[in-house]
Amino acid sequence: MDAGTPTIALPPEFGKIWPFRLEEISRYDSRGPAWYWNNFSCGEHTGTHFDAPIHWVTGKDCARNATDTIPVENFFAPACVIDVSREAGADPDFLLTPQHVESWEAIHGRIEAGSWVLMRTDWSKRQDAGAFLNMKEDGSHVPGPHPDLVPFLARERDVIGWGAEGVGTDAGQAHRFDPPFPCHSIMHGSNKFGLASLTNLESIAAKGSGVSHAAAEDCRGSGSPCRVLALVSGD
Ligand code: 23J
Ligand code: MN
Repeated sequence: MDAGTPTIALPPEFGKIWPFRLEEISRYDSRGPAWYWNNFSCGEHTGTHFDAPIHWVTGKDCARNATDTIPVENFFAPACVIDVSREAGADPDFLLTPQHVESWEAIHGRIEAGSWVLMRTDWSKRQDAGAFLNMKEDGSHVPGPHPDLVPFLARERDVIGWGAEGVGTDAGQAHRFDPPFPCHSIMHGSNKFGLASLTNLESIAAKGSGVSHAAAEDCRGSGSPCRVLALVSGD
């Protein structure tokens, strides 16, 4: 994260996320002769980050729904990676449907309960913040889950959560969906998680790796920047 890390831009009537800011306290100098350290500030949903169920109004009464109360065993789970980089490259509004997921399952087997579903779009290769957010007059254009896919994953597959490479877990145009922001609304309403701004998904297999994402333990946090690590088999 740095001051240029792109963050979500909501319409002006809504509250704003802070950009990342770093301020040096000392660097082996008169302010601290033997030590280097910084203060930093940022929104909870900055850079690669975790979305807790309490983030959305639908998840506000879920049990153990915040960064400091989520059971630690839920910070590690198997991953299913669905590669739609070709489709997303051709269409920034690409939406992953239950049909796509069922074709993936025909090859890799059924998504097991408690798994992450991670959508690989190669969107994180867009280094330029403008291209990454892809904001137009009618809002942002970024791939995400189709509104029909979210209840399918939450209820019929009982996944632990949904991860994507864009600035948020939902598609850029998800404010127009029914319900609006289905991935936030339905996933968090089912006490499930989100991971956003994931990178390097091309380097893990479609199935067989595990994902760890221990979020910072901020009190009643709605989410947190985190390093999401994939554990892959050694052979
Ligand atoms: C707040 C409001 C809408 C959205 C978001 C946050 C995110 O994408 C997020 O980072 O959770 S869509
Ligand atoms: Mn978020």
